[in-house]
Amino acid sequence: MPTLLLLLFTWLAAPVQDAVPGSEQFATRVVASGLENPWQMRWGPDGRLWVTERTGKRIVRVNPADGTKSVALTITDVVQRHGQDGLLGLALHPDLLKNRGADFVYVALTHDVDPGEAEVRRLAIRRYVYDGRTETLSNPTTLLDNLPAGNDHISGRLVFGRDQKLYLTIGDQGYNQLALYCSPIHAQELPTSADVQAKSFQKYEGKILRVNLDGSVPADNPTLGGVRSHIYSYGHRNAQGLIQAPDGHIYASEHGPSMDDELNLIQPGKNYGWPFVAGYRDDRVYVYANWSLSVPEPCATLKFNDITAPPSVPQQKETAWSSPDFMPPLRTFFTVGPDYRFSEQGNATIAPSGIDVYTTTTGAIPGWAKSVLVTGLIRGTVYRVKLNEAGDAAVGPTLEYFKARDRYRDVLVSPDGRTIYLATDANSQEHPGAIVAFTPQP
Ligand SMILES: [Ca+2]
Ligand SMILES: [Ca+2]
Ligand SMILES: [Ca+2]
Repeated sequence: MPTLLLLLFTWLAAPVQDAVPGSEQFATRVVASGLENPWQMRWGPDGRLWVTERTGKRIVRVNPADGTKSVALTITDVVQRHGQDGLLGLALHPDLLKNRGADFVYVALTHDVDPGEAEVRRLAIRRYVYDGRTETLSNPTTLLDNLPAGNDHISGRLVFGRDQKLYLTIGDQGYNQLALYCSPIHAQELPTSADVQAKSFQKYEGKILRVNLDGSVPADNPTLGGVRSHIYSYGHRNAQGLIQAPDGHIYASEHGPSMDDELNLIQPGKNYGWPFVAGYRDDRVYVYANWSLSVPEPCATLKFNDITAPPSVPQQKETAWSSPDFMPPLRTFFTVGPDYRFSEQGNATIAPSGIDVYTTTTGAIPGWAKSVLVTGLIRGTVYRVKLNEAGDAAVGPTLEYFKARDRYRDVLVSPDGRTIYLATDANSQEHPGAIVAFTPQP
């Protein structure tokens, strides 16, 4: 084989190790600031940006032209105590403000289900009704409650599907690491039919759900281990980004451990590998160390380390596990080899959060259709991954845009494709708690 062809083949086969700066130039405009951790943005039929504030517990409508803010609702019973809980996902019914009796707005939130002194935090999907005359939301209906909500990795991204179903991401709760290192991960465990009958949703950790608009289990959800439940896909770690493209494909971003953040194509009944596999099933760096099973030293006597585990902790290579339903990611950010020095180079991660798809073909930004835009929290960057025509593979290098000392939490492409809106965390350095707009320069 000629050297050039060999090089090309090697490049095509190898996971992308790093990203390259995009060449397009953009003008920056701060649309709104003073938001308390804006978390999810949606483009409303009223031409407003509809935004949840994770810690502010509000649903705010922002005029993208002048930044005017209008509070549609404050959800006072949201319980927010940690870094990833509070008022999270937001989805708008496609018939909102269409005079069809479906002025519905859906949210995912954490709250206390214990009526007494104790606090039992759970994730819920709630529906509100929008009144276009008063520009307020009211009449809450709980669709699904008692979903897992711990201290970490709650996920909570919500999408209204083209099939009239709600899709919700639920994380692995941050188990098997940091302060929760002695709690085992349940992302591979599936509910029994008794669990489903009893509405016991503990096994929904590390899953993506597909839910009827009344909260029930769709009759055409996949059967997993012989049981049909709300679960659409499993083996997820912390999918903070979820979007459906106009062609129906569903994409999710997912936080990896110290490497291998992922962009995934979500399909029914598929297993995304966690915690047996991070990124590709390639045995390159990641091994599954289950701290909770440490013997003879009990886990609680050990000091957690996210790179190496002591010999008492059972460890398993990625290829020691297999599943016919395993789905590798479309792209990782980033996959590194055994020569990567974490102590010197830091984690090979971007901490991906909200995502959007760029499908506008009017030429607003030439070459961008069709791409997935992935926000990064820790590198102040949005990553663009070009997709093939079928939308089932990533092509070309990962491209970087909008670098700033900000934590990008969500991204929204305007319907005309001419503006990219980014929402930032409150602890961003350049634009804290803001919505920033980027428009291409000729
Ligand atoms: Ca209580
Ligand atoms: Ca995975
Ligand atoms: Ca791997």
